[in-house]
Amino acid sequence: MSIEFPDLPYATDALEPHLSAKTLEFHHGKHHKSYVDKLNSAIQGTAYEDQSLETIMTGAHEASETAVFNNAAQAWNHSFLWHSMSPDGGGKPTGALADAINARFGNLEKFQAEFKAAALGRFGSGWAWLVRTADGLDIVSTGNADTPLIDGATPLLTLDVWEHAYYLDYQNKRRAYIDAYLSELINWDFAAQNYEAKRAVA
Ligand code: MN3
Repeated sequence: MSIEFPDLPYATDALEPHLSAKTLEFHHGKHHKSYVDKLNSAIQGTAYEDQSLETIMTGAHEASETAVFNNAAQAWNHSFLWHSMSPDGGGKPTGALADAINARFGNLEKFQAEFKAAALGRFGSGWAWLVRTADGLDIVSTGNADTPLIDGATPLLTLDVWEHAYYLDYQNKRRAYIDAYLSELINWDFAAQNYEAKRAVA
């Protein structure tokens, strides 16, 4: 058994004009696929071969098997990323999640400012996340392949801030890419599902 390379949950041009078909063709079809392919090569014939992606990720992290962990985490992070965006994205959270956002950050605008600061402040490659912890909501950023799942947090949403995620459309303007995500692409319905479930699905 091998880890499956998942289809995008929408067409490659569905996020235009905010993210181009070319960006998604490369980011999903080349980068994400490469992480899955490398992971499947690495786990072939090992104890990880028949395990779930989350189990591989956790096990490789505990065993300090960096190459397996990096490819497993990047496979997981990218599956989660595609669902964190939607052609019908943007807008506002609703229901219990909206209440939690207001309780933790004050209002949606303050959430957006704090998320943007985390995504802009990540030096080099990495990710920005909205997570649920035992203490409530939080915004975190992680470097390279790292994921808040390892720390026991439940991811609700993520944004990839590796240059490969935005360079074709935004070049060095990471700020404009983050703005497009927050105003046009962010999938609050997905975040609400994860918030209600208390458990990330990818
Ligand atoms: Mn990426």
